[in-house]
Amino acid sequence: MSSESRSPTRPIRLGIAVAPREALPSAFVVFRDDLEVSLKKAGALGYDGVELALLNPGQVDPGRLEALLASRGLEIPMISSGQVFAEGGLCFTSPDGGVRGRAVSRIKGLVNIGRVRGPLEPGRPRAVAEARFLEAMGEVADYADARGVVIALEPVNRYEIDFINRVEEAVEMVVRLGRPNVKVMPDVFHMNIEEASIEASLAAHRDHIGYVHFADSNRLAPGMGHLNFPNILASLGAAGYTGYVTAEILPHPDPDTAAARAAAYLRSLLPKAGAAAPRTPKGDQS
Ligand code: LER
Ligand code: MN
Repeated sequence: MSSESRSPTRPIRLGIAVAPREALPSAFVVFRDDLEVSLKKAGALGYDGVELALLNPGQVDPGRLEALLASRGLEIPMISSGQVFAEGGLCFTSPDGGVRGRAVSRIKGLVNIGRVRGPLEPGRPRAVAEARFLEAMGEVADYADARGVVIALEPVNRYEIDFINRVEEAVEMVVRLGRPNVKVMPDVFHMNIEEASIEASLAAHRDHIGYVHFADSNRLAPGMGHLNFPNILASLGAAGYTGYVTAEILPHPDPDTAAARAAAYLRSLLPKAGAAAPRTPKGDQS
């Protein structure tokens, strides 16, 4: 995530999460394909940006990616890291300093901090995990800052990890870390499980929010579950949020239908959130 993406003159933009063809089965993405194919589809559907879910930065060729983005008029607003924890359990709170070091090295080149933050260590005080986490985050944040990159800490629900489940907990960590290039990345799927009110929590923590994941209550495309996206977008719009909302959704009933439904539904809601600028889709799906 670049710091430029928070300019207040820009509207809320729509993203879609995709992964390379060889991504782990557990990656939460709608398209799992050659990036050329996914970017072409995303552009044709009117998305503004594509979030890349990567296991390591070497999975993409930056030059080729830049050319593809330019030809489709797309941005990469986020590089997510869920597979890093899913594959080898690399994380920032491991009791093993070697594992923590490898997690930090891998995250230099990715942007999002999800489950790679790590769990609490059983039988040890929470403060131990917090200290390990803050040390690793400090190193990652300083490395990113020197390259003009903003790091995004994502609260994740209790069934996936037991450390930093609510937006408020992520904000507390970010404040203690004291690095302006670390923001909070709420995901409304997790918020539906953890927060008393999604809308109130987004409004209360607006100043720390740098990026948002959207999926419905069942992790399908927004509009296919029971979350109130008109209210959620209105809350973000009223709070002056101008970053990305990215669909991190399961490919049901099939990838193309899921991506198209998310784009159409969210585009229809953005004007009511007082934050929309219709984008002319680039390219076609042929
Ligand atoms: C990743 O963005 C996410 O939301 C997590 O559920 C993955 O574990
Ligand atoms: Mn997410």
